[in-house]
Amino acid sequence: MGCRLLTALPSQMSSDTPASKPLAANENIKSASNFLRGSLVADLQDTSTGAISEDSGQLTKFHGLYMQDDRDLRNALKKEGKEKAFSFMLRVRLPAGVATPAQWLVLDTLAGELASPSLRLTTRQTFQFHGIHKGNVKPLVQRMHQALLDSIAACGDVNRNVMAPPNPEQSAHLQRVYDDARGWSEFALPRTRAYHEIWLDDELVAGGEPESEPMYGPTYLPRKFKTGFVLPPSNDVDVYSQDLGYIAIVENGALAGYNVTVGGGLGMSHGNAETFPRLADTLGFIGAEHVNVIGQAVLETQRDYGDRTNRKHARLKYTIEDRGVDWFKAEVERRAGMQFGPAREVHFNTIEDAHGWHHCADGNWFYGLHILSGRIKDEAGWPMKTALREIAQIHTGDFRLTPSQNVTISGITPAQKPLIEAILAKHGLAAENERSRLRLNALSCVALPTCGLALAESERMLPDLLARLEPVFAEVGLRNDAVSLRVTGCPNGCARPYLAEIGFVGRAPNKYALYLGAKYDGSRLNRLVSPSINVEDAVKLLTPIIHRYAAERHPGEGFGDFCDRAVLPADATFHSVGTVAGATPAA
Ligand code: SRM
Ligand code: SF4
Repeated sequence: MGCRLLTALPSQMSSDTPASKPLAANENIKSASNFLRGSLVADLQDTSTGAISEDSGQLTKFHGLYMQDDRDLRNALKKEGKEKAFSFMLRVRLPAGVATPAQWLVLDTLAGELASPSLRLTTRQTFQFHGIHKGNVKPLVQRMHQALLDSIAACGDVNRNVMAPPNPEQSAHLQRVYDDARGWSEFALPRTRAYHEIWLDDELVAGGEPESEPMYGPTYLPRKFKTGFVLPPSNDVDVYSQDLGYIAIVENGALAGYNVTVGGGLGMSHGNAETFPRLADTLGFIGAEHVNVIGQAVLETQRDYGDRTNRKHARLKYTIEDRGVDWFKAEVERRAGMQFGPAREVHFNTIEDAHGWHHCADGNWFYGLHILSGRIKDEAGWPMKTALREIAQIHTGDFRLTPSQNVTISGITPAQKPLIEAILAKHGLAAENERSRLRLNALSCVALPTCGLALAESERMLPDLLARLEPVFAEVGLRNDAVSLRVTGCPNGCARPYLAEIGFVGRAPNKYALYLGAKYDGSRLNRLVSPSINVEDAVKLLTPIIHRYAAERHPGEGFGDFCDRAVLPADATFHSVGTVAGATPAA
């Protein structure tokens, strides 16, 4: 423990990794960091720059923080010979996406006082702040801490925010799934006190004595690790995209346990066939009491066998792809000291959030509010942030962030329902849920101007794309049909675009790879239709396909299924520039 690793250990290599291959730079940063401390304190105290060192920038991720710069300002600042406009993004740790009204109010205040005014809901059910200047990070973390919130392990090579269905009060099964998700999230937290020392001024561990990370070890995981819990028939968390998934199985009116899935992941790089999105494999069935022991065995197998020499090949999906799912299953069973039962049958039929008013088994209500791209801000005629603040001021239940970047106002008593209805009506927000199903289902990642990896616009382009596509669907009577549309600014896949019936993946300014044909329930990936197309041409390409879908679809057939069956040839996964069998771009 605590050793400095310079080359890959046998247990840290994939089957085809040469023994001499050096470890990825991040491995040395982690092992030299004394459990995620590094030189963060000194870097934060350096007021000569708004930035921190590159090594510290890797370590802050484990504390939920990314250093970024405003890319809209880059060129102008460069011309003026000035430093980039550095700031930090902070991602809150919020397992299963639950926040109290008091916490909502604190986050609402901090966005504006110590960060950019808008709050951003993410595709993994949490809040992000953007635009936090270096000197404001510590006060912001401390104010969050007073509201019992933190950002530990929200990013970094660890088990990150655990996803779960957002409305547990809907049924006792959902409550149990939610409890299991929270339990696993707590169990898999790193044990280092670095966060408390650096941001909350807790006493330093005497003499920097080595701590122990019983589950992770001193170099944590080879790469990020994501877990999602789901209760069929809804696949709202996109369970097959998770490194580790638990699919709840209800039998005879009780939660019998979970089918366990492993090796999902979506990130890839354009033009690099060795990187690819992958759907998870199902290992088998376990009783609910075994969630943590199996989770630990999966995580530790990946810790020991994941590829630490190449971060583009380090996710669990590649470990499984290289060694085979049978090997992986046997290793997990050996470590857990138990065997999987045969997987139970599961049926998913949707990924959609529950919008609008819903009555719950406990007599209370919840209200699902659509928020385009999860962006909570006040705009002329659209005071989303103010409305949600007013609701938080009177609400006695809680808020649940959804996997589709929306919010559910949960646990509303019958007495409070009219008060919340009045606030929504006063600000015109009730109408938001009346928008087209295409819009209600649409996701986009953040991309420009904050994301350092963005190749194209995403969140800022989605309104224009919707404005072009909505009339096409409406014209053929499909305004209220559920179709999933997801956009990202690069192939990393943060809005899970490869599981969308229509996926736009940024390649360059106004150039997107266009994907079609995923199954609406998140159980089949889509296929590449055009590797590089601009929005205008993509809409021209899609228009006749949408017309054909309206005219030719089988009863109940989803748009993705139709594309998969009738538009995309079965033997092809790739078509060059903007043409696809059966679809001629509209004039
Ligand atoms: Fe992501 C990196 C935003 C969900 C795959 N993601 C990033 C960074 C931190 C960019 C960076 O590394 O510098 C983005 C920050 C942008 C910004 O300015 O805020 C970013 N990812 C997001 C969020 C905020 C998108 C959103 O609009 O909601 C989501 C935050 C989730 C959360 O709360 O934890 C987000 N990212 C995802 C998902 C979807 C999911 O997990 O369900 C994926 C695909 C699933 C997966 O992991 O395979 C995803 N993000 C990535 C990757 C590619 C990982 C890979 O295996 O290749 C990167 C790049 C990386 O890790 O090197 C990345
Ligand atoms: Fe940034 Fe790419 Fe993720 Fe979008 S998909 S937030 S552009 S890393």
